Amino acid sequence: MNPACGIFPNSCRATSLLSLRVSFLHSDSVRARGGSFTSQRRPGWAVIVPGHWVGAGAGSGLCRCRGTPRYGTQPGWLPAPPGTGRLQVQLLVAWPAGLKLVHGIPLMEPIAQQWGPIEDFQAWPDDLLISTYPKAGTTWMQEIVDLILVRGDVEKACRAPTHIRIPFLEICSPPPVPSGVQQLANVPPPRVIKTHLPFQLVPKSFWENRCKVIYVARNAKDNLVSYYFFDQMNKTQPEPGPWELYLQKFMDGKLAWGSWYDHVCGYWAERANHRILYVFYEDMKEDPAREIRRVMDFLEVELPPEVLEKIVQQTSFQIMKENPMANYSSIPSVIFDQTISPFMRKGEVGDWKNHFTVAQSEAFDAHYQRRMEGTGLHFRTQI
Ligand code: PPS
Repeated sequence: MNPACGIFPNSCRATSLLSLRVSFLHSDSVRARGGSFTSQRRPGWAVIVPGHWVGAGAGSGLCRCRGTPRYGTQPGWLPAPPGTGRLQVQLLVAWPAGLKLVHGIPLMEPIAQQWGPIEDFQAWPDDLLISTYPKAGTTWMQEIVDLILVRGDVEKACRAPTHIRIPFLEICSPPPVPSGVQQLANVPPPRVIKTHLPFQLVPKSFWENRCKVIYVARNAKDNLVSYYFFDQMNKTQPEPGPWELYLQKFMDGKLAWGSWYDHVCGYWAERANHRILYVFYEDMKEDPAREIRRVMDFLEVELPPEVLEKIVQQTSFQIMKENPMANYSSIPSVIFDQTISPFMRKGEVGDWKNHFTVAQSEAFDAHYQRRMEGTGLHFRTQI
C-alpha cells in the first residue's frame, strides 16, 4: 500500500514521483524547493516535518501532517538529520481519488467538494460545449472543433495543449493546474468548453443561453475498455481494480460521471429540445470527412475542400498520437502515467473483443438490452 494513503483515509490514490531538493531552515522544519512547490501555504506547498508525513495538495487543502510520527520509517524515506543541511527526498503528492455523489452522480471528490462554482457557472450565448461520457472521443472532437475554428491553420491549433485551448469545465486537478472554472474566467469569448457532466448536471446557464452543444457517444464496450486503461494511468481517478469488477461497476453506473447508459440516453432524449449535435465515434472512424462536415454545418463555418482534407489528416489517430499539443504528454506523469497506458492508446472500434471473454460479452449484452430497450439509440460495436 502506498504510505500516503493515510493522508486521505479511504479515498486516496497517491503517487510518489516528484524528487525535490529541500534545504533545512531549522532543525525541525524544512521547506521544499524545486518543481512547482515553492510557495508556502498555497496549493502545492510542501512541508517536511521530522516525524510526520510529507505531503502536498490543493483544492481540498494541503495534506495535513497528522498521526503517529512515521517520517523516515518507510523504505526510501530519509530521517531528517538535525541542524542545517541539504537532503534529497521523494515528495509524495497525494490527491483524493475517491468519488462522491453529486445529485446522485458519482464524481471525483475534488469536483464534488467544489461543486457550487461549477453548478453556478455562467455560460455565455456563444459558448460551445463539447460533452461526452469519459473516453468517448472528447479529445478527438476538441481537435476537430479547434481546427475548424482556426480554419485549418495547424500552427494556430498547436498554440497550446488541448486542456488549455479548450478548458474542462468541472475539473479540479492537483496543483499547479487551475480548476476549469478558474481557467474559464480568463478565456475571452467565444469559448469552447469540455465537459463530461450528464445532461441534468450541466449548469443551467448553458440551456438558458441556448448554447450549442456537440455530444460525442461511443459504443459501451469500447468506451468501457478505454476507460479501464485510462483509470490505470490516471492517478486522480480511483484505482480501477480487476477487469471483472470494473466491468460490473460500469454496468452499475458506479464509475466517475456515473452511468454510461443514462449519459448517452440523457443527451439523446434532449437533442430536439436544445441545440445539440449528436455524433457517434464509430461514424467518425468510418467517414471522418462526413462527420467533420456535419460539425462545420453545425458551427456555420464554411471551408474549402482542401482545408477539410487537411483537418481530416491532422485529426487522424496517428498524427494526434504524435502531436504533443493533443496527446496529453504535457500533463505531468504524477497525474497521467503514460508509461502504464498511453492517452492515445488504440483509437479503434472493436478493441473490446480483445478484453471481454465470451461469457462477459453475453452477460453484458443481455444487461445492455434491458437498459437500452425502447430508447431508439443504436450503437455499432464494429464497423
Ligand atoms: S477523455 O479523457 O475522456 O477526454 O478521453 P477521450 O478523448 O474522450 O477518449 C480517449 C479515447 O479516444 C481515442 N482517440 C481517438 N480515436 C480515434 N482517432 C483519434 N484521432 C483519436 N483521438 C483520441 C483515444 O485513443 C482513446 O481511446 P482508446 O480506445 O483508449 O484508444
